[in-house]
Amino acid sequence: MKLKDEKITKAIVERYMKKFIDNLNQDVIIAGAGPAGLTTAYYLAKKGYKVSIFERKLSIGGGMWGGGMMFNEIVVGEDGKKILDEFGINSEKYEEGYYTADSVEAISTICSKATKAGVKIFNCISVEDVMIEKNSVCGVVINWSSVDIAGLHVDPLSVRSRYVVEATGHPLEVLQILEKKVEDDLFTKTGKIMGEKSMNAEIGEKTVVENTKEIYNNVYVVGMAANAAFGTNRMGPIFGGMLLSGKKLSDILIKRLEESNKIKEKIEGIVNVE
Ligand code: 48H
Repeated sequence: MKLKDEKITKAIVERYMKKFIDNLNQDVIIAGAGPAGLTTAYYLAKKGYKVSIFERKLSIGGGMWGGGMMFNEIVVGEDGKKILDEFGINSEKYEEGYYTADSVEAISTICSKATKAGVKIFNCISVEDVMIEKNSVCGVVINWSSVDIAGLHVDPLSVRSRYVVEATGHPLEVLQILEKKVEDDLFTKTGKIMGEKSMNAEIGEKTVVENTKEIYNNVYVVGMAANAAFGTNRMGPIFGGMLLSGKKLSDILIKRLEESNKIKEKIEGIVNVE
């Protein structure tokens, strides 16, 4: 059989468009495919929810590839190790309470498991705004990252979801926009983004899990973004907190999605009887 170049083009464009159109109305949309966003997405997709991630860069994985200062090993604590085990990522005990893993194996495995569980990752696309209806966020506004890099004046597109996750890490890109656009307060002590504090692994690892929660109606923060939003410490290249934050958020969202599905079914039942 002779390969036709234009057939290859048609296959790519048709399949991409189908994937894009099939994912215009999601249970959860995540901005940022770092370890926290990917972990959240994996557990949600495993439960059957429709999840997509928009990632600005060509490569997914955020800051995990480089370990600490490009020494491509990560450290996790006891609880983080349990999540590495769930993903089937090899780790080695260093000392009591400290485990190391190869960062390339870790992030590539998380990505592989997430996509195989059904997460749709759209790379090279940045979230540049949010959609808001009745004081609740109901989707995101996206554009090709290359449009921004080239400084082109090209209007974006929008994608709807029941919940939006801010997983853009240190810069809090989605929240920065949200803070400017909403008339009411964010769910922080000050009502505003509180900003990340200095390095402290002990505090940062604990608070990143505590800070994983709803920060505005239908918007949740996860991973490094959670500490930057709620004003607690960065933690350096210890990545257990990112995984545990992702797992915690998936539990919160699964519960919320289940509850709202039950309410929807009840309402539909009443309407059908009438
Ligand atoms: C789409 C976007 C946008 C946008 C950014 O930085 P990340 O790895 O975030 P986490 O929270 O999963 O992990 C944090 C960790 O990598 C880290 O930095 C730690 C532990 N630091 C501690 C310390 O002390 O320094 O991933 C965020 C992802 C990246 O891939 C970005 O490219 C992407 O989000 N992104 N994607 N639209 N507007 N902005």
